[in-house]
Amino acid sequence: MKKTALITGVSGQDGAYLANLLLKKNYKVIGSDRRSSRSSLWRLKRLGIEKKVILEELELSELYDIKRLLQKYKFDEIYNLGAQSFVKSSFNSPLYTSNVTGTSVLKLLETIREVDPKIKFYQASSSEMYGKVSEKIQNEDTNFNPQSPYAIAKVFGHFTTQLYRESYNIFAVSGILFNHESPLRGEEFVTRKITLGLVKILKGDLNCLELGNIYAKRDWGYAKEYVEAIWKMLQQKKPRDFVISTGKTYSVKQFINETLRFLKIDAKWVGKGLNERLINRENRRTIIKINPKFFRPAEVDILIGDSSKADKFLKWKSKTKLKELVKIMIESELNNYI
Ligand code: NAP
Ligand code: G4F
Repeated sequence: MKKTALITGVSGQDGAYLANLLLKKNYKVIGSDRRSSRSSLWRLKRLGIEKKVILEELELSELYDIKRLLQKYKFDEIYNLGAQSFVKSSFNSPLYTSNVTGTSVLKLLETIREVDPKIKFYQASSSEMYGKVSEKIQNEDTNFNPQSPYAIAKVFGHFTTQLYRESYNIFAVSGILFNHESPLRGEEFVTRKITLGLVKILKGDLNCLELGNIYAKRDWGYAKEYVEAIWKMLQQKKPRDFVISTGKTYSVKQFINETLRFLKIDAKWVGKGLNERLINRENRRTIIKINPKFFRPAEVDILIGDSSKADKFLKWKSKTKLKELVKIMIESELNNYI
């Protein structure tokens, strides 16, 4: 029997990769987007699947939109990937973020309970929930200490998912995914900002890239691999939450240095603190500088995930190393540059 799945946030990075994976597995894929984002289906187009996904309009903050959609189709699985997902913006729009990223999870689960409690539900939880970390390496049992309105909203979604699983016997699980990147990453996130920015500099279309805290460290994996883990979580006999990560951490500055190496840009770091900058040795121009505008009111300094539970139950392990990830992103940047 062909399964029917709903992916909220299908226009985003993970939504596009997951839709592609489910189509390959012969699912009927309903992807929800907002009317306002019809122009931003570039990721589905890049993967050549924009005509294969059935698009339905859904504003996640609207309970009636959710009900209408769950009554229209008989879903086997729902993947809740839609969110206001940019941490920095959550400080400017905390109420909006708590509504779209947090409370919408409750709306989805309450509707599942009412319409069809057999639907399996995946919640996109985040390593940002660990915040100021209480353990050096974070796993499913590590306490949360969120440092942004975004992370607080995700903690709400996480515990709501757990509650509906334990109270109502709904197959509802969370994947606690650490940062994952790809050529389909939004341009506002730091890895894509760096790969696109440095390619623009190389092409002469940008003089200098401005960044915030280049000493923040993240556990960066490859998004295309991470959606396989997401799918596997809903194929298990027993509903369980999983950490998905690489187990390695690198600073933003290390990510920049890898990108420079790959692009063969000969540059050196000079200065300290707000005056730290990167100078192109060939023409002595400053190509990266620090702008405090990109600092956050509260920062997550370092994240490292332990995904051994995923290895044990899902037979999933991250494969792509940081160097390869940079290569994949830069090659795509160069191939798609207009
Ligand atoms: P993304 O590229 O920013 O995509 C977010 C999606 O949510 C977009 O399709 C967006 O639609 C949609 N959306 C935003 N506001 C909405 C609203 N009010 N109603 C309906 N849809 C809305 O994010 P991603 O990187 O693919 O991440 C997918 C999910 O995983 C998110 O929930 C994110 O918080 C979570 N997560 C991501 C990472 C990561 O490293 N990528 C790690 C952990 C967890 P528009 O195109 O209309 O804006
Ligand atoms: O790329 P980022 O904006 O990602 P962040 O904040 O880690 O959040 C991403 O990963 C989470 C999983 O842990 C997801 F839940 C979330 O939805 C999102 O996908 O920033 C990464 C780091 C931060 O410490 C930030 O302060 O890079 C630092 N950074 C330094 N300069 C910058 C910049 N970040 C951005 N976006 N832009 C800068 O100029």
